[in-house]
Amino acid sequence: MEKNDSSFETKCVHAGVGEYEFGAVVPPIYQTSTFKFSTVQQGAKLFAGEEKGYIYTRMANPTVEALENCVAELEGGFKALGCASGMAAIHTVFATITSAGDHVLCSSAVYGPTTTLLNTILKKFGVEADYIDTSNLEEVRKGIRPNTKLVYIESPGNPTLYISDIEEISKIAHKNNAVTVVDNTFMSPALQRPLEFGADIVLHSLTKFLNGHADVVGGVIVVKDEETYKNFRKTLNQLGGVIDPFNSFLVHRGIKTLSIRMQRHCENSQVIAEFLEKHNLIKKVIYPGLKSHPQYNLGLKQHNGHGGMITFEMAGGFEAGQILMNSVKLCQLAVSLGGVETLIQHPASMTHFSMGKEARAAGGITEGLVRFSIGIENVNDIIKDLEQALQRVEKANLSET
Ligand code: LCS
Repeated sequence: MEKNDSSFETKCVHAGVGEYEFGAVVPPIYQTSTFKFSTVQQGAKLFAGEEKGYIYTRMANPTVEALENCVAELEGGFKALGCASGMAAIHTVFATITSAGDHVLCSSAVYGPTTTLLNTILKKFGVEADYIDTSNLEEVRKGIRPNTKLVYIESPGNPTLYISDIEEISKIAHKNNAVTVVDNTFMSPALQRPLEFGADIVLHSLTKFLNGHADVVGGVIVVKDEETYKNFRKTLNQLGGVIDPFNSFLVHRGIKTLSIRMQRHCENSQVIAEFLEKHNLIKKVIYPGLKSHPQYNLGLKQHNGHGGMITFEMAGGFEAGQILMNSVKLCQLAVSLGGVETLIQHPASMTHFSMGKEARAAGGITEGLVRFSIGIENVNDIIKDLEQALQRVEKANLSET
């Protein structure tokens, strides 16, 4: 059987793995910054692109390439580019596609620093951005301008988990000669493959579900064709935000278990979301696997599972949320997400602080919202931890405030 015909689970184990010296079954770590030329003439040929080979690790490295090939295959893309972080990937995308005078139409609920990047550095270089609720297609249609070059969505969005219709948004963007970029960090290719729905570019913070073990910062961009790939490679080479060989090795290793990890993240999250939804101290739970989610049916169309992220609001507001977050023991109070361990955090004062209160409110990120990244522990242990933390909230008698 050809590797490309394999099921997704099998691809997770084998994608990007080639043949290596001594019969090594995993890609060796080529921890080198530079590569020797046999002659001056050969070096010149490599630089001129007349011969294939490696020159310098910022330009290409075999361990990094193994990871890039793996992610490109999992997302169903042409090629991928490994970046130093998710933010480096996002910057590389904006810097490649937009020029002064261009417009970006962006989801109002995205990772805070993505909007900050648009509002500061990109703005300084003459790129304009508007933020809209991309789960509402009418807003997308109205938001497109003649100079819109790029429609940028996170779906589900961080942290509101609103779902945007990738297929319909891509159609709207294409009609206007704009490209659709999807940050697929929250789902990973195990649960959602945006290129299959017509998106042009997919990116990830590798730091999250793809690596899965909270020990690497990295990013990746996946493109559909050679010309786009070459343009992106030029930008990345100039900006310099590439991932290094060791981190590439770790992420590639993490991806081998992506499929089974995502399955457990989804199973645990469903149980916890249902537990929270029934609890009298919780006002509102947002999880794509709950029928109460505003785009539940769209999620069924677009996802192969509902993901590992849950957001909720306590009946006692932020004060109650604070007590809960300070009382958990197994769940850890930390930002980031997508690792094997359960994390809890407060978007308004942490991940989305840099956006400012007004932009948060416009994006539906209320001050009382609490975000969970559900790990792969035994779900009963997570629930037990939540129960004891909720009891502390109850004791503080804040539920009626
Ligand atoms: N995209 C999304 C959806 C993210 O959640 C993050 C980071 C990034 C991009 C940026 O990736 P990085 O540069 O950190 O690799 N999200 C974080 C979060 O929600 N908590 O801490 C980091």
